[in-house]
Amino acid sequence: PVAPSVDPDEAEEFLRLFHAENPDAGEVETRVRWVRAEIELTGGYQHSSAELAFGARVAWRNSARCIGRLYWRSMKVRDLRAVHSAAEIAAQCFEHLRVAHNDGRVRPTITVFAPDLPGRPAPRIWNEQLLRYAGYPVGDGTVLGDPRYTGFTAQVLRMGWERPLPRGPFDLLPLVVETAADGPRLFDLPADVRVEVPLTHPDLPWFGELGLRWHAVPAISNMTLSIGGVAYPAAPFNGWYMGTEIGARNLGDTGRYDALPEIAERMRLDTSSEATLWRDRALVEINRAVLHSYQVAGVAISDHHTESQRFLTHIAKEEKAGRSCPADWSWIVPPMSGSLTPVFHRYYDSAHLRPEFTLDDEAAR
Ligand code: HEM
Ligand code: NRG
Repeated sequence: PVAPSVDPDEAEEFLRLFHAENPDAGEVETRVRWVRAEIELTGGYQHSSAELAFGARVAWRNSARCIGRLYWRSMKVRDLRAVHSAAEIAAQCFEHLRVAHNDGRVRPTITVFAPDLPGRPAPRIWNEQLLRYAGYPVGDGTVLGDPRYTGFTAQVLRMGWERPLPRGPFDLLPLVVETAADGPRLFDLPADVRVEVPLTHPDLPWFGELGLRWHAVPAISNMTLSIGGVAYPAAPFNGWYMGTEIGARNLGDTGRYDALPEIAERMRLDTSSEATLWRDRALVEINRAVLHSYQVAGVAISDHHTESQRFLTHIAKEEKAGRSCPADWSWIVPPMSGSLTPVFHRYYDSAHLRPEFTLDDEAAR
């Protein structure tokens, strides 16, 4: 007999949740007995497509760090559990980006590839997101591109990635897909999924000369979707950006693109003392540029005030449905103007609920 790797109690807990929230789905006891038998025989079990879609949506609903959960019910779920080869997985990740982008009316979408089952390890996507920029160390200790990805960039270069010539600050990285059969393989992104937004400012004409840009859609690809004891390590998902993720963090953090000093200089701000708040003033302008540029490009984005209000609406709806909404204050509060948003002025439930998304290095906790 195969050692059961799926915990039958976790499976049952999920099935009871699914049936409690989907009263038309049939008899829960029958399904629980069936799944327990399947686990005993094979070590794992297969979710129905309705269970999979519900599990993925509830994993989003349970993501305590996510401010964007109001629309959890309407996420599009692409059931691609039958896809196994590395080339086909890469092609379907690219198709995910096309479906998600939807001519700028970004659709929250998840693509679920095969799970980890006894004797059949799941495919893995090495990238943190489907679209990310290379970082190259240059002589003087600085980095060309995104410093967050120097390690990953060095790794794909060693694996034979033919980087663009000349290299630039916004070179999109190749996808790395690993399967048991093929090992890790590299796939360059096709031209039509490389959707990016060049940044300009509504009233600072020189802003475009900085050459800043960002990709249209955030598509996280390194988190494991875990439903009823079954792990789906390859399950990339996306929503749309909240502007501060790009303007405050990706472009503003000193450990990332560190764009504020140059913007302050172009704005002729007095940078001789922190007390002039030149950083804060530059931060507002880069964030205005991000929101403006995505609007001009017709790509969905939201500001942190709107997204905060939506999140409070979400909590109210969850409470009305009799559920608690787990949230992590330190992730929910936006990285600029925190106290201007209503999410700052309260505390949250900290319960840990399943189904869930986990990061590999956290899975051991
Ligand atoms: C985190 C916004 C959709 C799951 C976050 C964060 C923001 C955000 C601002 C914090 C990110 C950071 O500080 O780096 C949004 C918006 C969405 C959206 C505006 C628009 C629809 C989704 C979807 C999923 C999701 C569709 C999954 C199905 C998560 C998870 C995290 C997160 C798991 C934590 C990531 C981590 O631990 O690194 N989201 N999100 N979000 N979101 Fe969302
Ligand atoms: N801060 C990261 C993305 C994290 C998730 N944010 C979302 N998720 N909006 C960045 O790339 O800046 N989403 O699924 O929409």
